Amino acid sequence: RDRLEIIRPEASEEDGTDSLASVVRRGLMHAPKFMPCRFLYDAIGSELFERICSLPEYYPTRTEDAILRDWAAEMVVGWAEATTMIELGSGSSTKTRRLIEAALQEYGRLHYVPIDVSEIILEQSARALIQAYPRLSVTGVVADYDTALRAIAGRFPGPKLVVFLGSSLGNFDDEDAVGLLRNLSETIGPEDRLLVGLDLIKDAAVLEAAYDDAEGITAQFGKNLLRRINRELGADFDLDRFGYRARFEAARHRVEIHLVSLRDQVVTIPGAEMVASFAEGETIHIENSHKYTPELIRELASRSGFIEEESWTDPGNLFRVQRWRP
Ligand code: AVI
Repeated sequence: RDRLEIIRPEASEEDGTDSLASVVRRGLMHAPKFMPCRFLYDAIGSELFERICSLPEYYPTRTEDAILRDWAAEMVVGWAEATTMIELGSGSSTKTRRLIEAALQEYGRLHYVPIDVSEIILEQSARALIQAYPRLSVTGVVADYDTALRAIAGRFPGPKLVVFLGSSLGNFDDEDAVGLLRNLSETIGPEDRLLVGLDLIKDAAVLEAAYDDAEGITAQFGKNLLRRINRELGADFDLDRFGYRARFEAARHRVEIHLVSLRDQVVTIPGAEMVASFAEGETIHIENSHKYTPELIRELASRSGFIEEESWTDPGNLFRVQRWRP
């Protein structure tokens, strides 16, 4: 039992983790309307995201998993004995098992620190992991990235591998991605490494299908944001009056995701003390998913104070995993 610990650090003011109500007020009063994508991941949203990961159109998960399957043993060795692995946005930790197994194989033990906002998924997967691996111990951190990094700063002094998979970094705008990576540099010492998985630029049709699947699961995932606002803030969004749109904007190298108002309408949101008016065709910008070239990736690394040490890709060049050093 003592191989498992779950901590729930409180967000401090500096972390800037605003409540749903204040974010809804700010985002829906803004022109154009927007919402930060971290609010997509309530319990239902996290479950829908798990389903997205196994959709035929959503190639990133299986492609990254195949890269990890083939190269995990190389990814976890070569610089120091890194017996601590910290993961940002661990979700169900499914792909991470490749790295955990490789590290256990190499070092005989491992302390794994998954960080995620979704408490249920984090706890379930942490329990499953310690059951599956007797030489593994886990400190699960239920918090957003900034809060979690502040809470664990200095707690794990030995050489570490910090893992950021699934192109999750791609959901941040470039400036915010650099800000987050710079924050990481306070947790990361010269003996630590960062393993980052990022999605590569490819044909727009392939990218757009990945974010607007035939079964409509990704549209449900996006619209679940409205359902969440209804539930948590007592709003009266009618989900049938909103459409879903995913477009690859090549100039900004990202897929932009919007909910589209299908008519002129007014929505009341008591918990945010506001009324929001929508014109027909007006959108709420709910997510960006950035796509990269190897050059863009190296640029991101260097702007954030890292140097690319190694990289691995799949035969189709769809996805790329890279190891950075400070
Ligand atoms: C979590 N993140 C990397 C996903 C992505 O591909 O940007 C989120 C997602 N949104 C719609 N489909 C998947």
